[in-house]
Amino acid sequence: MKTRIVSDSSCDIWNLDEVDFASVPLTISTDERTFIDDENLDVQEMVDYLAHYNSRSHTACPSIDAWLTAFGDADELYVVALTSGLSGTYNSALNAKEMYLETHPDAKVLVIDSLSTSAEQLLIIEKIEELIKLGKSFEEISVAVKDYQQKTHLFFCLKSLHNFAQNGRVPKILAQAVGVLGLNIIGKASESGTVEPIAKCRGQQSIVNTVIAEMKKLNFAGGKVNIAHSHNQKLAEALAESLGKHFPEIQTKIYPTRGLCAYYAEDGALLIGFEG
Ligand code: X90
Repeated sequence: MKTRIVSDSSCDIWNLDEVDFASVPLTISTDERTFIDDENLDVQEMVDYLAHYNSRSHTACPSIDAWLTAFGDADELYVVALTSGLSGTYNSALNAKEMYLETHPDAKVLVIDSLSTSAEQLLIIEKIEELIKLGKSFEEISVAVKDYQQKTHLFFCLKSLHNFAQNGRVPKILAQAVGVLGLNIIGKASESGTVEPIAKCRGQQSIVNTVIAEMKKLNFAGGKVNIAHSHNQKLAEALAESLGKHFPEIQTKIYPTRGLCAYYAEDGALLIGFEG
């Protein structure tokens, strides 16, 4: 029996150690170029190009066909999608499931709306991987993942919401308030999977302190933490180090974002997924 976990490129990983995995790319485009967020994308080259590009850019969710290709011919599929609150990715995955079942009537396909992205989406993927390794059934995993999602969260620290506003995914007025030099917005994925601002701050120490204080408010007590960063290993390490002082047993993973999150989160951002 073939079991596979499938996600989209906003999950920021390429593969898993223990379970078969595939990810479908979103795309980032201008009038001149299209960047497919797959293994051939040079994220830094895209970011540099966009920094000097003065006109509009936009993104698009994966097609149904792209999902179907990633499904391969697996018997059991766990599909973890970018939040439906901001993207058509989840809907496209649901449509792909319907088509897949026409040609694979005995397959089992669970499509999960992460109501989040990046580092929290990865926590969900890793939980599924862990449960598969433990030999849990499809039905058991379906229930357990729903429960797990109740206790995971995503925080982010962004310097700009320009690309969010340009794509109509946050109000312009919010983006203007953040677009002040040196100011960072700390926010979280809301219950409905949209951008929810929490605080504004300036400087590394203030960011780290604010993020940790907010994590504690959501009952963080030393569980797993994933930190994805857009060109900001230094801030990610500062946060991990400070978390380590509060919680000596903590497991923190630090890694760079792929293209889609680099585009929306923009340069210098952190995306923090954690268990509350
Ligand atoms: O074109 C599309 O369908 C893609 C739209 C994607 C929009 C969300 C990308 C999020 C990237 C930025 C910060 C985290 C915000 C999280 C709120 C749930 C990461």
